[in-house]
Amino acid sequence: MADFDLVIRNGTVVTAEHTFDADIAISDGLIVALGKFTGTGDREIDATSKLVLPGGIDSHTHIEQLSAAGVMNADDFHSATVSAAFGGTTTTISFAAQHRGMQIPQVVAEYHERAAPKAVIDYAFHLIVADPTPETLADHLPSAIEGGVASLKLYMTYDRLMVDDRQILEVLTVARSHGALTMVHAENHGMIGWMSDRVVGDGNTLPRYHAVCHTRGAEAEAIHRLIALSELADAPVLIVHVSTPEGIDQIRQARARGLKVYGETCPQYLFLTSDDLDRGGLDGAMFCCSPPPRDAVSQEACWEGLLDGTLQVYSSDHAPFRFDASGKLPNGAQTTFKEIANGVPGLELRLPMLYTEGVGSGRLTPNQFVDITSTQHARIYGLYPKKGTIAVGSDADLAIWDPERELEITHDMIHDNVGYTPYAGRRLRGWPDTVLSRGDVIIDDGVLHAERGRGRFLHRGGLASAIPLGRDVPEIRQMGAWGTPLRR
Ligand code: DUC
Ligand code: ZN
Ligand code: ZN
Repeated sequence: MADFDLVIRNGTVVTAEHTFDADIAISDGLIVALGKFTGTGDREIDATSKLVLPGGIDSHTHIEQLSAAGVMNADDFHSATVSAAFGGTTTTISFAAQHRGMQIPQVVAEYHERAAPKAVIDYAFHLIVADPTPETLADHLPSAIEGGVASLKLYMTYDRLMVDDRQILEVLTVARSHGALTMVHAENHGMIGWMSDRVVGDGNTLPRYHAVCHTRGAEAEAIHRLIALSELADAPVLIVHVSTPEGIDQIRQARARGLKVYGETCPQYLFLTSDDLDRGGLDGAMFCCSPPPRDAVSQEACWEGLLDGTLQVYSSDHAPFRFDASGKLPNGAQTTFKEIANGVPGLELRLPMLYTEGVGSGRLTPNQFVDITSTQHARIYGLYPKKGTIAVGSDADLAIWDPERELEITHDMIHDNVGYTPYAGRRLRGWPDTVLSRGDVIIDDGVLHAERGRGRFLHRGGLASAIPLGRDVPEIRQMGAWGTPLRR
């Protein structure tokens, strides 16, 4: 009988703070010893020449979500979480989506029913609030937060989802008093609609016009307005999928004033541009997401935002739709850019692409990579230190990376159910060959060993204890986690 369930030997452990050579002992799903210790494992993994990283946390994914227009994502909780695991991600946070007229308790119950029998890694939910009625605000939001869904998402655009400024203030007030964090899709609805109607009216319907109509100014204006609302309500906000230099500057200035404003960017804003939407026929629809990929200057601003701590998290915004009438192209060949289902897949490639382009190029240290792909997600969304680090007592969610492994991206190597990848043909260097979730080796040298439904729901308490309210509360500054710049 061995001392531990599993021991990982001879690897180089990388956390957001440190890099060190250590063995890791795991029992009952937890890390129980770290360093040099006596004792053996029932199973031993040799990680010589490998990096052992905390499993990735992807805090922005759309899984088995029904869009307000009635289109179901191509991935269910099985295909999405399998795909995540192959790419080194061991926790997802996806959305339970309220549409107008829906009751939140039923919405949350339905997403639990969808996820529980299928997920192979641990998961949590954010709650999309599209209909903040008095009953929703008074009863349903507090109960959802109590039930472990401690983050909300609001949309400032999309006809069927958007809330107005007053409704944003109402939701922020409830979120503040119950300790929830509010994420916001910030684009100016009127600007996009006005542009789109004129452009389509002139007969321009191809996917490339999606990028033309979602102007940089539409993002910057909405972020500016949201920051003013957040300041008035004195409630934290996290602006998702930030894509523009102007938007990032708004966040930078707000943070410099001490406001609790956080930001996220995604692979599509680092690795794609609006030129990708300008392919023959409707092919550009494969790259249509909102906000759209932009240009080299914007890509650079997103890198800079991650590096200087303006943006704390890098998530996939995995929004999987097949390239046919069931998904991207509801009206087949006649689909105009206004009707294309928005979103690109990215769960599986999020980490390997950032590793290749960030760590491989020397822009990011391995520690910074861990910080923006895992640790900051855990801290901001209330999962730390159970998730997001390698420490005694933390869940043994680990990705063992071969930093030298080279491969070319093809769509058939990806395990999601989308049928294409926007990143085909790119070369990668660095891949997570072996992945552990709560001590179970779920990907073993590239082979899946995970039963459906083994993933567990992560109940996150209201974040009140983690986020002291009030702008200049000294504890906020002491908690370096909240937006610690990567350049120290
Ligand atoms: N934009 C969103 O707002 N959500 C899903 C994907 C997208 O492109
Ligand atoms: Zn969005
Ligand atoms: Zn999204």
